[in-house]
Amino acid sequence: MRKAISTTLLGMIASIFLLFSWSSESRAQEYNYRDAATGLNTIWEIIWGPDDYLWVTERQGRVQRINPETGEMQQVLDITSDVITGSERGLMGMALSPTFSDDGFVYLSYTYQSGGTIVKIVRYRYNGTELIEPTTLLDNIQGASNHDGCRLAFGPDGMLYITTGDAQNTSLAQNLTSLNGKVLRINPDGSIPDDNPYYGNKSLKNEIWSNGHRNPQGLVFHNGILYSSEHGPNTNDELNIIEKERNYGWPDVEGMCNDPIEIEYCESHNIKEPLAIYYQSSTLAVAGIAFYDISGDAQFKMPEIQNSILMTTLRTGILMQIKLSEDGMEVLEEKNIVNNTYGRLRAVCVSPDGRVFFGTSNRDGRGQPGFPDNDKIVEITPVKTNVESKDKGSSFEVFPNPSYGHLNIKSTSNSVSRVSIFDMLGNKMTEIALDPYSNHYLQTSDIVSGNYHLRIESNGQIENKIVNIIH
Ligand SMILES: [Ca+2]
Ligand SMILES: [Ca+2]
Repeated sequence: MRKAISTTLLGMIASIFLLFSWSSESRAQEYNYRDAATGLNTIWEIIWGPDDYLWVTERQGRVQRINPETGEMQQVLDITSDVITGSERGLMGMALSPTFSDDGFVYLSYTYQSGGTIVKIVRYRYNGTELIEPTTLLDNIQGASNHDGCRLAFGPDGMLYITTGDAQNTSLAQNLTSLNGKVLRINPDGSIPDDNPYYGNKSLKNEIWSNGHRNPQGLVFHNGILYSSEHGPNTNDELNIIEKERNYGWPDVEGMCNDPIEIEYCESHNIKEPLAIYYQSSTLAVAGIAFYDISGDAQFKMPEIQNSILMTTLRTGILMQIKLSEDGMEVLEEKNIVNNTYGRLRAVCVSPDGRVFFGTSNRDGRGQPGFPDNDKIVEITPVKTNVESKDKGSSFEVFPNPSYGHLNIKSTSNSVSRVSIFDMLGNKMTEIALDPYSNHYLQTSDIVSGNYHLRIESNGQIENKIVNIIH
């Protein structure tokens, strides 16, 4: 009871924070925003691959492998003829194998037609050109027009975790003979791990890890903790910490255990309350989440969002920073990084060098007027104003930054470096060869004011910096 009240208070405080942040600027000014890829259709998932490419699902049934620097797209799968799409159905979540560099396995979830809408989990193999050898790992998850889940994530235990929606049949979430309204856990080959909570019980679904979910559409691991965002009905969007064999309440409990009937139910049903709840006048439709934890001195590290969950929302198009305590178990602060600037947002990922990429979903049939009918991936990087770039371990220096007419690009490397300058749309402006320990003096007075990417290749290593040119 005491815990229920205290977490309820925390939720209320979180909501007050949120309401406060809604009145702030629609977009924080301290970041650069660049279109990393355009011309997409309903981006459902974005992953930063170990190959340093963005892997993206489009809901109608396509997987794209995208060069994050140039936006160049390689379509590696087209299953539009197999996928049934529309409303919330379609090609949804994706996960890359933890040993992707060796096995090339890519896991997908999608809806197809077989007497009704069905969700299945399929493993493919990337052969360097396309995804081949589809192998169905889990099938016959009930689907519907809405509430189909379905996000995928690998855990540090090497298992594949899968969120499923209640398929608009609320009673399925509490029904342990159904795969719906659950977080599921399977081995990478589709078999069932013997430490799953209902393993060996012939009358229950052995894939179940947790139950009582409505429509979870975000899933991310960090430090062994599994976080999931979940759509609420009219209020009470949730951010949950997923634990083995716990019940997340739906449809008997919405959000916190905070009315007398809920409190009684929670005490007798092993209910785990949300870490936080969200609503404005209605739900936000919380979607994809990523964890921002960048180690060391990464080029694009944004220290103010360190140790935060980044959460997208479909309604109001928010990219929210949810700052967590050191142990990851409490919300300290919430802030909107993006608010209704790009339309509906469903997917987000973080690159190891500290950049954030998010994707729009304006072509999903629910797009609002005023936003272009052209889904895209947007990159967020920090603006390093008034700071000379002298990163430790870097093979070059750039100064002054901002530049007011000229720029020195100085090599601190013992080999020839190649420096390419791109505008924020990814167009290459110029390329410079830099001798070891030399300085290149670049006139910038004829370059349009703005931010530019510098990409330096030296000793087989690639470094990126952003320079700000002002006239
Ligand atoms: Ca819940
Ligand atoms: Ca409640």
